[in-house]
Amino acid sequence: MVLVFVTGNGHKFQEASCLFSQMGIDLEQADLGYPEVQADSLEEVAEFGIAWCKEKLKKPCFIEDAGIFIDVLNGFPGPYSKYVFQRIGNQGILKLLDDKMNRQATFRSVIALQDGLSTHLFIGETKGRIAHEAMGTGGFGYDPIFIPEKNDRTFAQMGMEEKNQLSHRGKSLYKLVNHFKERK
Ligand code: ITT
Repeated sequence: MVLVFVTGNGHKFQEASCLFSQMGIDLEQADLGYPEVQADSLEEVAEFGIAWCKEKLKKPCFIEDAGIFIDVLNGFPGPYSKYVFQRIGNQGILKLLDDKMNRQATFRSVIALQDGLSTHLFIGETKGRIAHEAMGTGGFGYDPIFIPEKNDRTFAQMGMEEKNQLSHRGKSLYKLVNHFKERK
């Protein structure tokens, strides 16, 4: 079986391929540059994006929208994670939390699948905390500053398989895989 993952982010695609290959499903990347609307929730962004992809691609596909929600900043940057990363990066986030004791944060991933008939959402969440400094060279984006709970290493200090076992995206992808298994 071949499934299309619409994303411009090669890291995401590799993480998904790594998990799917273990399940015997081949993934194809389509970088269609789908429009990411600014909305108050990842769910809204994903639903808008998949409707656009459905029209464009006319075959079963999925997209994924992710964001990091920092407790002491009332969930900021959340759905604005991409914009904030491009503007202030990890150093900017560390600065915002400079004097903060509470460093709890949650990474969320929302997958929207269009299977030709309807749209399904699969959600994954990982709680953790923001490190005091960037650590590690693996992964991408906020990985060097995010430490998943019950751990003392950031995602950037882990290999892809280990990150997949703990991450928001690993969890939403796992639900997507199970959706296909149940339909077999
Ligand atoms: P798409 O083409 O799939 O939309 P994207 O890079 O635009 O890829 P998102 O909008 O989902 O991805 O991501 C929002 C921001 O959060 C962006 O700056 C990412 O680098 C970052 N991010 C997403 N997933 C991450 C992860 O697993 N680890 C670290 N940072 C992540």
